[in-house]
Amino acid sequence: MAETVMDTKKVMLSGIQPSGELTLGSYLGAIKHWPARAQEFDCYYFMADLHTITVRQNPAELRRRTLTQLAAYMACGLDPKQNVLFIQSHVPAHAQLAWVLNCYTMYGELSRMTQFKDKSLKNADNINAGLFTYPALMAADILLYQADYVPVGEDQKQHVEICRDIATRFNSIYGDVFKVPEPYIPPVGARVMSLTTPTSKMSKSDHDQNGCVYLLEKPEDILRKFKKAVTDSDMEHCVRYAPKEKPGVANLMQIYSAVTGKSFDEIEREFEGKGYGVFKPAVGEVVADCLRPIREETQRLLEDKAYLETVYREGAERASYIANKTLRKVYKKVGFVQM
Ligand code: ATP
Ligand code: LTN
Repeated sequence: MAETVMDTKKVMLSGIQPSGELTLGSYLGAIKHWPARAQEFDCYYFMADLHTITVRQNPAELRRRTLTQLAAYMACGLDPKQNVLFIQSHVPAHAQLAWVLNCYTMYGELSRMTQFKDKSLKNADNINAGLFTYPALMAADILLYQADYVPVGEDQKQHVEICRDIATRFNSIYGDVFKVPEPYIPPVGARVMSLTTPTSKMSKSDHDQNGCVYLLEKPEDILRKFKKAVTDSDMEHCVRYAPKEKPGVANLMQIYSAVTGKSFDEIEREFEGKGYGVFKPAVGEVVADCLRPIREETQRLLEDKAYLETVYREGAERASYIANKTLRKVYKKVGFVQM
């Protein structure tokens, strides 16, 4: 049972949509940092499957990616005993609270969300109501667990802001029902960029597969992608950290640094006089070595369906216990007759 009720640990919660394969960016920028947090926080991590259907999904693929994401979380070091790992759709309270919060979220607020505007442009034939009210569901995800901190990337900050506004509005009417959460932007904010377009973020929905390294990719494919990575057009061929002039090289240095723990100075010294022909495969090698055990462990876990099922069942039970407490309180406050 989650000890959230009894102990004084603060609560941290985050979710990733199983809308594509996890990338090196999701790993270095997010998941890699999660296991260590269990010591300080009560941690909840979930597969945000309810969110993914705001964009059309292939059902079999969605199921496969959701389970793979759970296995990958564990392979990255998230111990299901120390963290609550669950699948969002297994905890009905998310959808139930989202409905209530929809009634405390304003049309004008939702219209200002940049992600809604971006996704509407990309999916012009399917601008559905779910895509529009998505921030109310995300607010429910967070507020159900009385989360103190929500680790997210820059692009999700606006959704955490609206969640705070919704919580504050609700609390001002009904008293202190919700903890008002803070976004938590990781201190070592590794922002991994595309290997082919180093000015844009490496992202799981990117159509250019060569720019993106996937968490579960074969080592030889990883190496090939790094060898082809865009560096710069000048002839200097020198490994030097200059993000504005040499964004491709800077990105490779960031990745190398995030994986090996070496500083940019150390990396510059290590590759002095060696050129990109040596540097690029070296980055590929360390990434492939770092991801190899994760890939193997994910595959092993995926073969153990019974264990995965135990994990997501227990996760849903632990999550539901806390989520239902908040939901009951909300139902009571708004005036629903209690069963
Ligand atoms: P999508 O393409 O569906 O928008 P995404 O690949 O951008 O997805 P998210 O699911 O939005 O990834 O992100 C999951 C987590 O991983 C977030 O905390 C986000 O900040 C982090 N993350 C994702 N991509 C990167 C990246 N390239 N660099 C650093 N962190 C990243
Ligand atoms: N919207 C987020 C995923 C997400 C999330 C959450 C993150 C859904 N619910 C709650 C943190 C907290 C995304 O698309 N990256």
